[in-house]
Amino acid sequence: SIKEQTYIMVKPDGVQRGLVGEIIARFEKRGFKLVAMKLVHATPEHLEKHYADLKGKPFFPGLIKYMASGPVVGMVWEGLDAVKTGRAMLGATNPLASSPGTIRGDYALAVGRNICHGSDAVESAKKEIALWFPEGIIQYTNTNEGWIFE
Ligand code: YYY
Ligand code: MG
Repeated sequence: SIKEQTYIMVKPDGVQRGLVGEIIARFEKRGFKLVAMKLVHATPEHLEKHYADLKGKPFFPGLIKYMASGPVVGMVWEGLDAVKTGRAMLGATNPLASSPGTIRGDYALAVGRNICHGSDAVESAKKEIALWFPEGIIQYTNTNEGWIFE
């Protein structure tokens, strides 16, 4: 669906390294529509909800500490196959396995500092969007649509 939405987040290392604009630019240029965005310094409690599925993993405490170490930029991007395409644009979880041309493959080396997050399924995207944007997303017309989709 061209209305599919995904939650994309620039992690604290991506913000600190000045990669926010680069990551936004890639999604914009690909043809996705920005429907929500905010800079937030999240609490460990909020991040534990975001990563609830990973609770119990050995890297979980370190992951929460890193994610709470500075502000993140949370965004909702909308467009054709947004979840799967967003994941492809991010690259593999471990940047060493990410292809050049992907965000992680171009800008990261360590799995624990992989600069960005993307929802892994439509269902998790819905949960993540509700968690980070309880106020809802922004509805508006993008007049480019006729040039991006048939
Ligand atoms: O969805 P994705 O971010 O690609 O990977 P997840 O398996 O959901 O793990 C979330 C997050 O945890 C990952 O982006 C980095 C970190 N992590 C880690 O530090 N060490 C691992 N062995 C696996 C994941
Ligand atoms: Mg994940």
